[in-house]
Amino acid sequence: MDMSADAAALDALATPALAGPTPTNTGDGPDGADGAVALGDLTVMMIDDEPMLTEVIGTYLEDAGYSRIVGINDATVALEQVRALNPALVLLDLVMPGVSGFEILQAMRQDEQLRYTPVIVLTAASDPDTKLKALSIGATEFLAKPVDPSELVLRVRNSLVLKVYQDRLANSDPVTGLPNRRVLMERLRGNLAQALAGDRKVGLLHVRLDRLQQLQATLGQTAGDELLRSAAQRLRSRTRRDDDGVRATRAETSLLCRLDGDEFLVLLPNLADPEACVRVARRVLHALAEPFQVGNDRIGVSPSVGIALAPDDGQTPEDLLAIAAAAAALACSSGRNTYRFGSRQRNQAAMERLKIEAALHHAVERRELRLVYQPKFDPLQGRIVGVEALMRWQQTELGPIFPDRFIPIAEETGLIVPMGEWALQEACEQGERWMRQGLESLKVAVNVSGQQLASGALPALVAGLLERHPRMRGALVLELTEGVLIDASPEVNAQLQQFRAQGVQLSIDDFGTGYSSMNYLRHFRLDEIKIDRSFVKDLPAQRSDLSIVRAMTMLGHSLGMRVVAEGVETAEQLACLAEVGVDQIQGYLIGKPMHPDDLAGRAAEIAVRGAGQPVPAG
Ligand code: G
Ligand code: G
Ligand code: MN
Repeated sequence: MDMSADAAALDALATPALAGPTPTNTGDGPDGADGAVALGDLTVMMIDDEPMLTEVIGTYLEDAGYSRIVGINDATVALEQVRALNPALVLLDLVMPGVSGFEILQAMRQDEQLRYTPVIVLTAASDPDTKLKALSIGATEFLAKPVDPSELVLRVRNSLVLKVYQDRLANSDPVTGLPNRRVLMERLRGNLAQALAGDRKVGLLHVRLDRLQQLQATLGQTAGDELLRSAAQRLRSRTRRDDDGVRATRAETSLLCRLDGDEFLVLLPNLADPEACVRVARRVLHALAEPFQVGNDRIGVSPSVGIALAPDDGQTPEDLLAIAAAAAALACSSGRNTYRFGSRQRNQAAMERLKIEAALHHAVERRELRLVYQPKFDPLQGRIVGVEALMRWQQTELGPIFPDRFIPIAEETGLIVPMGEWALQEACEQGERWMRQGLESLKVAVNVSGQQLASGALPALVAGLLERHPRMRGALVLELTEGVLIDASPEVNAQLQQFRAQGVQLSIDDFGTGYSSMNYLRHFRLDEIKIDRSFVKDLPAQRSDLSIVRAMTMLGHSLGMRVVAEGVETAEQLACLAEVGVDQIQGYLIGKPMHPDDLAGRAAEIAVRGAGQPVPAG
């Protein structure tokens, strides 16, 4: 899943409403009526059969700071071009061969999209009849030929300012200034077409505030409007984050709108992962959780969020709006301050997830976690030389929940940090115990999440643990995944160096499955690579896998690293890996993850019978 979405994601939640053509404010065009619009970025189209004239006018406009100027000299294609480009303003000659300016103007006024586009008519004659006729079919302004540059710039500017204002009125909600239903429907239609063509999803969040009607009834319309404005403000500023997993280009960022009454809508185009909707929904709920100050009162709004996903839940804007609204109603009847999906399956999955998440919050303090240990075997010495600690969760009410289910949830909620700290502590205690029992050269590996490194608390914790468990000096191994190393910041890199200085070894887990960039191997000094079990499972028959395993082993060795193969289940795999020169073997053949008390017995058994024997693994 992509966590580093474009910084432009959710932009619409942060920028003030802007209507109609939405240019970016570069600051170097002529200033606009609305601070958010640079007039210079609006498209101005000139239609005149005389190339000299469009050339000259174009130059005047460029000098005045306009950057999108289109000249058309063939009147017969003019209308088609106007429809395609939808300019903010048209300068139109009346007398042209083929099609007259009157005809073009008339056609524009009958076109839904072009009905209100300002048109400045260029006239050579100061003939009042012509002007009257042009006015009667919808000209906005006149400009006499030959064109005077200052007059031109003035007329163009005035027309554009009006156009922007007009668009703003048509496209925004007067109370909050947010885009309105019209804008939403238009964007949604476009996003849906794109999503149906590709494999992306579109998310639509319906946000309702439940106390609004009551508030308006008791405190009046003005108070209601004030609350809506504050809510819009919070949604704009506080829901913006660029790690939501919402991929967006400049042209298609998310959009925050207000429809009628107490409804806000958030449109999330181009989702790679539906979970991104949940992250935004939570942010919305969080943003609206605190009461609002309205006059002298503090008022809580109890928000509910409904989520519709396209194309799964619906494929038309109308369907999606209805589904999102229904889901919001469900969230509301489920007690508010929560979100619901538009589909039953997703709701069930989300509920189950929420239950796991809630229970996981107490897992550490209620002592529901424990560690099991999977042995690592050295085929040359014929004995167990290490273990990997793996977390298990004993949750009574929800039944058994496996790590591949709860670890990702722990990662997403940040609970992995305390859980991982607990694991490190527990594994060090157990390692110390084993060593006192005589298993002296045993290395104890613990999985460490990228978030633990990012928290910055790990070096102090490790230093403390090594002090308390001195036998663990030189015996502790931290397993990291490739992703952690690839994204590593200088701070993380410094921590890694610190660990090695303390005698803690570093291992790359699931080697070959991550981004598989060799780059990080140049920058970090590491001790071990663990070849992922996907490369092992079809050995020895799969020749290409064997070649890859051989290459990885050579790579590791030439960098002075130890090489471990994971997921070894058969004696043939073991023989083949030993022949390749892999240093250690981990997998069900050697032993399943086991209770710590069983390890010593297993180690002794292997030392006597050999690892390749068909042994009943614990
Ligand atoms: O045994 P297995 O199902 O335990 O583990 C599933 C996944 O969970 C593996 O990728 C493993 O690395 C991860 N995992 C198991 N225990 C821990 C732990 O203590 N911390 C972290 N970060 N990951 C763990
Ligand atoms: O990602 P990491 O290597 O930390 O995860 C170890 C995971 O691999 C655990 O879920 C563990 O139960 C599993 N595992 C360990 N040995 C074997 C094996 O031989 N076969 C299979 N299929 N899984 C294994
Ligand atoms: Mn591991």
